[in-house]
Amino acid sequence: MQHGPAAIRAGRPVLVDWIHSVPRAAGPVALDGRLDSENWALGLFTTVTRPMFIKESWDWHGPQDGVFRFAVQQHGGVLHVAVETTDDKLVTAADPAALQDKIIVVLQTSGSTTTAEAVVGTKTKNTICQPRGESSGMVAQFALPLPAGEKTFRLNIGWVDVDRPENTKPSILWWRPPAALAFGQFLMDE
Ligand SMILES: [Ca+2]
Repeated sequence: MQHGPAAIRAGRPVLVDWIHSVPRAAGPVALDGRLDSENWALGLFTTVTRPMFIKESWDWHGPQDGVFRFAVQQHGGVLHVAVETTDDKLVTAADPAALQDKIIVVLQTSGSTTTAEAVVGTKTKNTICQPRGESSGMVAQFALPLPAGEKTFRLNIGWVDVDRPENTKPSILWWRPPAALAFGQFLMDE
């Protein structure tokens, strides 16, 4: 059987991904929404200027419209995830269920799939979310327990970027395509 060149459809980007590592934190990670360099070194962060998948992409106009960065680390069987948005317009609401900027973390382990969400004002034992102090955007932090001995998992980060409250279909920016199961794979550092 003859193999031709790989078919790449014109105009469509080729998406690739790799196994991401989960470094061990130097010590306990405080769930305080403060991404100081002592606990969250700059080198831990991935900046997402071109999300691989955007729902309602017509409402997103490129990195100047909003970018986010995230980091992961592990401590004592808990996965710590920090997400920070840089946003031209942060929309918050007193009602947590109301349409507003929101961070979504989807964690698929060998045992289950967990979807954790945070809006500004969220504070639970696993999640905190607050506005950024120095510029427009928000910080969300998650502490997600992993199954005992878990070595790998899949993680995806999404940002519901609301810029106009009257728009009921805001963009959702996903780091990796939610349907691409081979993407967003992580391996725990020993
Ligand atoms: Ca926004």
